[in-house]
Amino acid sequence: MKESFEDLKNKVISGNQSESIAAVKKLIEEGENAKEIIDGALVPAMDTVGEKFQKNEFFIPELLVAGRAMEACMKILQPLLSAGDVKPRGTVLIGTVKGDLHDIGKNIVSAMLKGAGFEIIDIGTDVPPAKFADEVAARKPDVLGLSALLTTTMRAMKDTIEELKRKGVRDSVKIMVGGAPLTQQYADEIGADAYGRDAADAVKRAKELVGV
Ligand code: B1M
Repeated sequence: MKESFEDLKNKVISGNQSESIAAVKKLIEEGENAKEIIDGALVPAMDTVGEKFQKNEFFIPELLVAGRAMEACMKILQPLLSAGDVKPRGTVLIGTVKGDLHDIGKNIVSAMLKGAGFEIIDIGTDVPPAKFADEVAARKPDVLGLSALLTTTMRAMKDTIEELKRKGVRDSVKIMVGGAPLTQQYADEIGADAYGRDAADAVKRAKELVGV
């Protein structure tokens, strides 16, 4: 890993917001690409934080401050991710499922989709199945994006799809699911139309879903 990326990664791991922001701004000034900064420093930082949490070297406060440092960096990088081509490609309604508060990945996916020309309606985190179904009925998006980061909340994706069926709107929308614990097999099992492995893959899948 480049020394400057390693430096940013360590600042995010230690949860130092102001130093993380300064390091991101410096990388941008030096001509680094937003996507490379995310994939090369910020995501590896979150992976290390997750590993430390699993090994009981980090606890919730460390998880929180590192997450906030990552979010602060993302505020600077998101507009750069979104500055892509602007051909309108369709609307994506996106949210993190019930019981789950993780939104960093969802926000990256949203920014990349926006950059690829999709209109994004982000309905936030901890979204109950009924809310997803009501929003689909009211806003008629082309794609519904469901994100989950916990093995315990993955099942809310299935509940959401069932609720869409119950309300008679399942066939009006294509459904894409994603998040670290997900697999193509799980997506198939619950009847989703696509599985996005990461943000770049999510863009590819969304384009396929709307036929562009
Ligand atoms: Co939490 N957390 N967390 N956490 N957290 C994980 C996910 C965990 C793996 C850490 C660990 O133990 N190693 C673990 C889950 C274990 C499991 O279920 N298997 C965990 C846990 C246990 C918890 C709590 C339960 C801890 C507790 O309270 N005891 C708790 C749950 C709270 C809740 O949601 N109800 C909790 C809380 C938190 C914070 C709030 C402190 C914070 C979140 C802040 C925020 O999101 N605003 C947090 C963080 C930061 C993490 C880690 C460290 C980082 C997550 C992250 O942002 N990754 C995480 C460890 C890890 O992921 N390595 C962990 C970076 C992000 C870019 O990746 O989100 O995977 P990701 O998104 C990717 C892809 O998955 C994909 O594209 C994205 C970009 O490439 N993708 C999609 C995501 N959504 C998609 C949707 C798509 C397509 C692709 O289509 C629609």
